[in-house]
Amino acid sequence: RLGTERYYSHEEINQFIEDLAVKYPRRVFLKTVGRSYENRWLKTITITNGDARRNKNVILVDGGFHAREWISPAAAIYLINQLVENLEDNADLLQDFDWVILPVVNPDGYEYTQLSADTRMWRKTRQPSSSNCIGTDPNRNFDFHWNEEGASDDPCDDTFAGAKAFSEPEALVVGDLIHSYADRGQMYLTLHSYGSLILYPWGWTAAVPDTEEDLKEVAEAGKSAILEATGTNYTVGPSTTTINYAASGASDDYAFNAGFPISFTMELPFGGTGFDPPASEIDRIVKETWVGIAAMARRVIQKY
Ligand code: 0X9
Ligand code: ZN
Repeated sequence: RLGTERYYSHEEINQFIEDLAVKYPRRVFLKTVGRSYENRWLKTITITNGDARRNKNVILVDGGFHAREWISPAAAIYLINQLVENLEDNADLLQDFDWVILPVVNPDGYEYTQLSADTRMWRKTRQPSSSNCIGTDPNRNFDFHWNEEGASDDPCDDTFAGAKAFSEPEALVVGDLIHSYADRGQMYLTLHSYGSLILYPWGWTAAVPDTEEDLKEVAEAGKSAILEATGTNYTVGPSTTTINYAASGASDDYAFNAGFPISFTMELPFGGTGFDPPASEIDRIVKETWVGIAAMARRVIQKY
């Protein structure tokens, strides 16, 4: 079981979900869904209540898109622990829904940021480009309004969209996951940092979907639960106008377009100098994130 006292390597995180699948063979299922550019295994953990009912609704959660946003995989780990090890308190979250979680989308970048202080603020993947610069922003690499506003053509930029849509194996894996669950997926949640924001589509344009009220209602449930639990004041809103920039080719818009009626980017709180909350703050942040995720899931379960 992984605690909240420090950050973990990608290998430790994969080992942790493998151990859970061994410990709970009827409730927890592991699937290797691909590998990263540097050949790290991308594995999803599917958490069920073990009743063996098939094709339930799905909540799909991922973390670790951006290498330096370490609190995101940490929050995914805590979410996994709660759903697996605390079934009593969370039975309602698993009654009619299965959860599919990919805790580290971009393990090459994540490991790179753990090498040294010089590499700590790396954001992108690690696949070389045609230039001397390395890496693509995996959250600009999706094949939906790819390489439009808020994405860069320059391989040296932090928001480089890639040589083509889905040039990055890590983004393609998430795209495939989204499609494979789209028919029964009710919520897609991608964990980033930082800013204490719950963002709903669209992120590629300032326009908002005609189901904005549904998105807002679920997001507000998360915001209120967190505010009540810890006093942290999340901002809820449509992505483009809330963070004041469009960013096209991102996974949240991709999932929403693919059929997930609820799709959010959750930007976890500022810590340290922004992306690097000290280990002593992990516990507080991931617990409060869990409160928000559980509240949003409960609202989704009521609605769909
Ligand atoms: O820019 C991003 O990819 C996200 N912010 S971060 O600081 N974690 O990099 C925000 C993405 C919001 N969603 C869309 N623009 N579609
Ligand atoms: Zn991010």
